[in-house]
Amino acid sequence: MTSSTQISNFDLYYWPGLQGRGEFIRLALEAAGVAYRDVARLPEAEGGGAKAVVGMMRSPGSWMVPLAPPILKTGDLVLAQVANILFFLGPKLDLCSEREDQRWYTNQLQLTITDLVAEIHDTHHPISTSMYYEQQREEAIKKAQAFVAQRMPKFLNYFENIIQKSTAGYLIGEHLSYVDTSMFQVLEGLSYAFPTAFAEYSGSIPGLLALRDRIRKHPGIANYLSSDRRLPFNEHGIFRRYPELNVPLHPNKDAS
Ligand SMILES: N[C@@H](CCC(=O)N[C@@H](CS)C(=O)NCC(=O)O)C(=O)O
Repeated sequence: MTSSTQISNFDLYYWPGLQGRGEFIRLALEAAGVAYRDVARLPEAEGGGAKAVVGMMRSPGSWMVPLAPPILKTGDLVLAQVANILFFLGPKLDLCSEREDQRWYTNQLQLTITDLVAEIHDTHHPISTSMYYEQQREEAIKKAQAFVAQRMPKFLNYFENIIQKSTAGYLIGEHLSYVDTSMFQVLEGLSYAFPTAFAEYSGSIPGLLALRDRIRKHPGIANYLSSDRRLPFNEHGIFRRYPELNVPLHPNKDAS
């Protein structure tokens, strides 16, 4: 731990029953082996359930009003936005460099993951988050096709180039950072949601796959993955497996 490390009480507020964007925060806390309360997963009688998340958004008890979960409450702070929460937690959990330039770059990469996650979300909700998937399935199929053919390779290739230049096998610097645990989640999620295209593209990202395997074995993460705190992927989260969206990387390869 760095000398500036101060471990506080961490209360995470995120929708119960799914990994969602809350998982990026859980993975950082779990990698560091830090205790936290996953408040909405508590019984309603103990202040849990979705009500806890709604309550946090409506009256957070702070001037720091969030728009959407995940939300981290610690002391007087009420923080939202995955990248912002991780920027705050990084030094406290020893999950980012102490070098200022590397800290900015860690944030930059996390924000790039935020962009990628938004695009992944839009593959199943390309028209509106307030409509059911079934109401936008046709558009979703087109969106998923464009995503796996163009955007997924663009983002993964970008991160692969970064890790290929790394001497330590981490995305930034010599040590594990929260960008590594976030990339682990993205890779696990993409292989769940788009198993065909992901398998086809796997040969192009050996460095990222080695990182994924390394993170899986990290003591804090391995402990988490084998616990009941790690919910399986499901069709309520960011990464959803719908058979019709499991499109190949090159749909017209065999045509003509
Ligand atoms: N950019 C935000 C996105 C937050 C977000 O979209 N949260 C979702 C759950 S994963 C939500 O409940 N959104 C409610 C809304 O947008 O109305 C982040 O990275 O934290």
